[in-house]
Amino acid sequence: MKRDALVFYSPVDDPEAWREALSAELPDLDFRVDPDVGDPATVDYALVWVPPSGFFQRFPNLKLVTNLGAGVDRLVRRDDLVPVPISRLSDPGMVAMMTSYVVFAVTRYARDIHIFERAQRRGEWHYVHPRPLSEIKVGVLGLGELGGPAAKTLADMGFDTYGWSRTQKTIPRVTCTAGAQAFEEILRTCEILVCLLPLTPDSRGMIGARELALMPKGAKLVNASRAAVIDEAALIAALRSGVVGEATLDVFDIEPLPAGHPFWTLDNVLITPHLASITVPKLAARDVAESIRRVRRGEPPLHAVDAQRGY
Ligand code: NDP
Ligand code: OXD
Repeated sequence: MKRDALVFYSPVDDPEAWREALSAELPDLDFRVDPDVGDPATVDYALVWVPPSGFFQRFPNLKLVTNLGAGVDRLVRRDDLVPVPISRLSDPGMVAMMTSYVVFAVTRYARDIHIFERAQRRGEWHYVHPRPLSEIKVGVLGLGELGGPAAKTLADMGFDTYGWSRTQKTIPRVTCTAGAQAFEEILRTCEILVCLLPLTPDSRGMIGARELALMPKGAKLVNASRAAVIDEAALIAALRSGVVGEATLDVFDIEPLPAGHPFWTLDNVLITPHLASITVPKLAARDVAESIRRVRRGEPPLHAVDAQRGY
């Protein structure tokens, strides 16, 4: 009897780590690494990160595509996608990692650490009286699998926390709002704003010069989702003029961020190289395997993506 087969493709993930992690969950799965796929007609599932153009059309009997990451912006707009369920990664390790990044970036500003870093470089003892966290308004744009837990953790820490999403959410101690009208309000309200919105046709360029100017003067911005949600040129101008005081950026229009890019020269920008959250195969394999089991039973996978909506 034919075993179910999965094709793996990723220029950045370790196939052997995934083979080991998935075999532990699904010992009967035939794990094939592209280009060693055998007969493409016998491949049932694809576990992929930005495969080359035309990839999916090679496999006429695919039943599930799983994106080897949370963001599907580079998957859903492809013209070679086949009409099968799409799933993205999500696991408690990924959520914990993103939450730790957001907590770090927000706390660094809330506790004036960025000011002390500069003072230390000058060799100065520079006292700034700490403010209670309850007086610091922090906003999280996007309350999904990563944004929701990050907002909840900030609220649990005592920040005055606001969250915004497309549809209304309820998160304990977080003032949640939704929809286009509430967008300007959260921009005006929060002195620290965290972007965890997926990149979709709707969210591309959602924060431009006008939106940045709505924020309290000198506000701090943290972007850990996708760069193109924020107009990069407008952000650079706002950081230079002081409209935006500080930014922590994990994602960029071009990655790796090229030498000579203006962000490298801005003292009020903290750059991290797209690692706010990563996937550990051992932790993520459980849900990937469960999605395969569900698809075998004719059910939708876990962490299903709506390709039309874009996330
Ligand atoms: P989800 O898809 O789970 O959630 C997305 C959230 O954004 C939802 O709350 C959704 O609202 C909201 N949203 C989407 N579009 C809009 C819109 N137009 N207006 C208002 N709200 C909107 O995403 P995750 O939380 O899992 O991840 C967010 C992003 O983080 C990923 O798409 C990826 O790009 C990025 N990422 C970055 C990593 C890094 O290392 N830097 C690592 C992993 C992910 P609703 O629920 O109402 O539909
Ligand atoms: C992701 C990412 O989308 O790493 O998972 O950015």
